[in-house]
Amino acid sequence: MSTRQVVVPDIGNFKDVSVIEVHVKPGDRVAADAPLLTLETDKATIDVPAPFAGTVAEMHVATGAKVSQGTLILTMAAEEGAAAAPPPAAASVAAAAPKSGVASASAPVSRPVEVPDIGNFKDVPVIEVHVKSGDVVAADAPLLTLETEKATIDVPAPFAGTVTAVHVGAGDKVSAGSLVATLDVIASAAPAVAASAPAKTLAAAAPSAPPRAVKAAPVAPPAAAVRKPAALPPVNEAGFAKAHASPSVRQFARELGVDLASVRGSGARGRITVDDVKSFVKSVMGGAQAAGPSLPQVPVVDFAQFGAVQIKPLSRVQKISGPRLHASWVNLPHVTQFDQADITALEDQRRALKARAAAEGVKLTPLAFVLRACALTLRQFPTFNASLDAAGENLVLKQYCHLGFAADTPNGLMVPVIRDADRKDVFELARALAELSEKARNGRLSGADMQGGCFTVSSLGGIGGTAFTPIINAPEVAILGVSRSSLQPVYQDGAFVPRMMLPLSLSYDHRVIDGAEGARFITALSQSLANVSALLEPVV
Ligand code: CAO
Repeated sequence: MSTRQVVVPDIGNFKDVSVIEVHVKPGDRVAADAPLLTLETDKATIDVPAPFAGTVAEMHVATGAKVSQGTLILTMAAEEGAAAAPPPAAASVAAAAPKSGVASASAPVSRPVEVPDIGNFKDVPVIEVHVKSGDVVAADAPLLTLETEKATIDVPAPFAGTVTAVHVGAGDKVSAGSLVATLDVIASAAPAVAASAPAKTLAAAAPSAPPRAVKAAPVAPPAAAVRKPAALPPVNEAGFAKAHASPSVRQFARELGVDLASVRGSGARGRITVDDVKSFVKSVMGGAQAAGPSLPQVPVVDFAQFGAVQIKPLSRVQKISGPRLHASWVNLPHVTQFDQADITALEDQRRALKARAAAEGVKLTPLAFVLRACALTLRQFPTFNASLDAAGENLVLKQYCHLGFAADTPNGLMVPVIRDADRKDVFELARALAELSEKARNGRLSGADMQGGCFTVSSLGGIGGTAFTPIINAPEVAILGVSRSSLQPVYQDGAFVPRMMLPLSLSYDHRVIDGAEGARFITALSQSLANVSALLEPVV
């Protein structure tokens, strides 16, 4: 073994950059490309990888030190036959080279630019190309924009340079590692191993010893399933992008399907470290274990073996709402309580008021009355206007009443929220219903329009059916399903009389609401709907 010095590689024009994390200590055996240090500039977090495999002999820098290109980091006993890591990992090349080495050359060097780590997305459409041959671009300037079903992603230039070729056009499909452009770069501006570096470079800089114990956690899904463990929340791409973490930590999180937006950073200024990601996985897995074994998987079938098939991708909305519905279904013990409300008087009044409402530009449907009745009943039953806290130990009683309603749109199910529904009369509720459903159908709902709901009403009354079991819009604790009203013979005072009956289905979270309370709520709601004059009283 020969002892070699490792210096800070070419990190662009940055000088006196802070060392925010040291990943190795004397005696550690490191693989080529394993991260040794993490540096933080005001623009990026940069990993300095090992230029060759070996054993750390002596450290020359510590956390908090300021370093520049060429600063001695450590000495390493190189393993037999260990050569400097191959190009194009410029940082590694520079690390193995003396200060006056390759990095200081000034001739333009042609470098390919590839799509960086974009998570598990594949064949993502390019929706915009921002550069053309001959353009001079700054490091981090956007070259392309991609659109997945969840997010719009810019592919930035990993270094400053002149575009000599663009290899993709709008409409092309790309994945991590796809060649998108070629740039002429002055060697002294060569790329650092930064967040925008190509995916392959990032992968090479992944932690040297991925924690096998975490990967082999007992609740890992069966080998056949390529799914993430059910316990891990889906990745919020926007949050992931903003998370304060180095490229290698990002890569590590990607491999485990961890949403960095949910991980608390223990490093300097809240930086997320590899250990934070491991702890997060352990805590999630621990919770999943406590809850029981992983779910049995539905068999994967090649349907084409039985006949012709056609593949229709789920809509963007379905892809978002599906996991949320599933999470509610598997996490909340649902009970559904049924009842029928006598809305004969309500329907008489509604018909009488329809013309007045229409003159005000409002379509008065039974749903507006149902929402008013829900707001009044929720005041009587505050535990239905509540959510469990994250620990599942306290009930958060909401002092406001924002009501969600399910809207069927061409893109799928959406749940807009009517704010302060308890302070709106039937007409105002009808107007809010119309405005929000129109926005939902036109795909114009904002995030705020769909947030903050306390209780949801799902009405299929305009379509048909006698009853259904709605899935709770977690973390809410109850949802009301409304089916189509019909004239029913009801036995009253010794005779059957025709009454307009409205079928109601109340699903509730049995951890929060017990059966008696559920029955009391639906009974009170039915009585409220039967008393239309109270529903039409001025709102207080
Ligand atoms: N019984 C009988 N008739 C009813 C009724 C009921 N419970 N509810 C509504 N109707 C009538 C209305 O009065 C209206 O009749 P007119 O056109 O003659 O006046 C007609 O059915 C259509 O109503 P609507 O659907 O336009 O209006 P709405 O206020 O009842 O509902 C909205 C609005 C947005 C909730 C509805 O359009 C919708 O999208 N419903 C589907 C919700 C859904 O998908 N739920 C399932 C979620 S879980 O998978």
